[in-house]
Amino acid sequence: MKVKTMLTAAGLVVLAWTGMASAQVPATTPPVATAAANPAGAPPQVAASAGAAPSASASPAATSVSAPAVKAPIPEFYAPTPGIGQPTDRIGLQPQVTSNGAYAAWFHDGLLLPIITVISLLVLALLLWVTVRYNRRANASPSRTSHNTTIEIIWTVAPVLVLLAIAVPSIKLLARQYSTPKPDLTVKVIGHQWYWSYQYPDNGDFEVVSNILTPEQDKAKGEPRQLGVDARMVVPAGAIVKVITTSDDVIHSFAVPAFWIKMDAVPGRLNETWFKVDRPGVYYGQCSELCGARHGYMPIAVEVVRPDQFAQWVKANGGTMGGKPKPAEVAANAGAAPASPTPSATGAAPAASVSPATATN
Ligand SMILES: [Cu+2]
Repeated sequence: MKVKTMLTAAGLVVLAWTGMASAQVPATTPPVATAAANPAGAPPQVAASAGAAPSASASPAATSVSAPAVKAPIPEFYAPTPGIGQPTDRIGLQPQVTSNGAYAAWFHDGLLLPIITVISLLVLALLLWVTVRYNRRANASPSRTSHNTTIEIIWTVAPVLVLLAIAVPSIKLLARQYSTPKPDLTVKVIGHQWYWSYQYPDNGDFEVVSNILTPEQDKAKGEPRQLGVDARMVVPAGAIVKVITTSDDVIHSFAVPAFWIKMDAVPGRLNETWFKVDRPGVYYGQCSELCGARHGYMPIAVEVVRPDQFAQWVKANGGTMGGKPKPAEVAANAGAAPASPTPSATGAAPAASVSPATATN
């Protein structure tokens, strides 16, 4: 009787397990029909022009097209650089292209790693010493000492000093990450199951929908595996970019390792981070908060371009260039969102662009 129930239970477990295993298979199939799988409200996918995309000449005509369904190919200016802005075989952090990233990389490689190496070696040496010198055979009658003021002071003060040495640069880095300087450009990043969209409130509030490419398209375009997208997030080089993250459905996380940024995208909330990159190029990231079955198939590609290329790209997307990215940021462009004011203001600043659903904060 007992045996029988156990057998049935075991059978059930096996059944459940095989069921789960087969249910997981679809998730690992290649990400082909992303757009088709999107919810009905998803904006149409921009035609992924394999390889031929970076033709700058195609862009000006695009502005006259008003129907969102027929968009001319959006220009892409840079090809990815191996080893920069994307994962490689190297051990350690990706080469950092922002000042915060450089500081953090120094903090990690120049301070934390040496400290933990020294501490680990010290502890290992102490352990070996105790094992060899004070085992029962080598030290038959142990000392009865229970207090030693000197050594007690040392092993209290030394860790405090180590912690202080770590805390000061650590808090400095945190402060740098959280205090956005006066931005030259604001991009609102919205996570969706399972793609990203980017809104440009300073440039006529157009939106770019960014879907993953198929493996074949990745190969044809020379994109790193599973990181290529059909529409990149484009920003000008040398500009301070304020990134506002939010979500359409569940919690996602916008992360670009080479910029040292990672910010949760939470439905109904606006989070904020920033970066400034001087080197033009393409930098990749991924959603970094488990958000469902295709979490692994919503890559991020940020293209940093020259200001004139940025203007061209904005035009091709039907946007406007209101004011130069630096000083004259007065509400120059007709009907465009007002330039985002103080950097200290919370995410609610560029309220003109915030959709009703997310404006609650
Ligand atoms: Cu995700």
